Amino acid sequence: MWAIVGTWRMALEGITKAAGELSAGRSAGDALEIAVKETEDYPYFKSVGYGGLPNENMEVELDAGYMDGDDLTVGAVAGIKDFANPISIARRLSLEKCNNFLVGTGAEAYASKSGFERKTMLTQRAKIHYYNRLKQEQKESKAANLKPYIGHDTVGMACLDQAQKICVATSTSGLFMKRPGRVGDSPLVGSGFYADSTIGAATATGLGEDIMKGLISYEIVRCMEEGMSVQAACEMAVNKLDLRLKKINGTAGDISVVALDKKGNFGVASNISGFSFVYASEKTAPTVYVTELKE
Ligand code: SD4
Repeated sequence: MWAIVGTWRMALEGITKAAGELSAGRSAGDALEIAVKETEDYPYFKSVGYGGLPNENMEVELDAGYMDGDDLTVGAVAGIKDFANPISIARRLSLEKCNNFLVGTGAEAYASKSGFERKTMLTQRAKIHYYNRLKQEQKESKAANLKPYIGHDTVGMACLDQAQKICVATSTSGLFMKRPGRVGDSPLVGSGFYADSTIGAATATGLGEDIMKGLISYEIVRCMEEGMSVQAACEMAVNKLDLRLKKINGTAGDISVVALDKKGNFGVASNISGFSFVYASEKTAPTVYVTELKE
């Protein structure tokens, strides 16, 4: 049995490619790298890779994370500029003995030395979004009232291969107009992603500042370990964090998750309506689903 699940409709093309590879016996790590790269390379996804929206200095700073559920190795990069595929750099870092999580210029130096492809990641379209946003801020007398980011679409994918190995990967440009150097949940193990081949894997998308407060990906895997179904674990983790944040602040940021158990069943939960995700398995052709919020 193999299976793969990914956040948002934008995972479809990548998952479709990966599905062919997985059915031919390719590993979860390879399949994920192929799938996430596909999303990173597509210029019209505004929150991942090439075409991702910039920070307040009009620079595209990218974050990515990767975890191998067999040996629990992790690789991650944050705030990396001008490299085409942060997921490949994160995956390569997971093979290092230490120095597994690199940021900014350190990550760029490593990527350069390791021969990863350089690319200017700021597109003309992203520049237009940036200048429109500046205009909007000038119009609104209190720029602070503008939401940092509307909508969210980090790509996170979890995958089980035919050898029963489970891996997970994330890639994002983070929040539009973030402060230079700001890092969200996506490259943080336990928050944006977690995988353990003996249990399952989970990955998150939404407001990183809130997601990381609940270590939500680890929490989902932990709940599965305690015997919950993958679906119950996702719902429990999202509801618990959402309620807690609302109790403290009166409001909670967007939190959406997808997960896989070791049999390849998926789980999903979100505190917003209209969260879309993609699932494919040995038995299911790549399919896009959209969640509705349960009251
Ligand atoms: C972050 N979780 O950097 C990411 C944002 C996200 O689409 O999901 N963006 O906080």
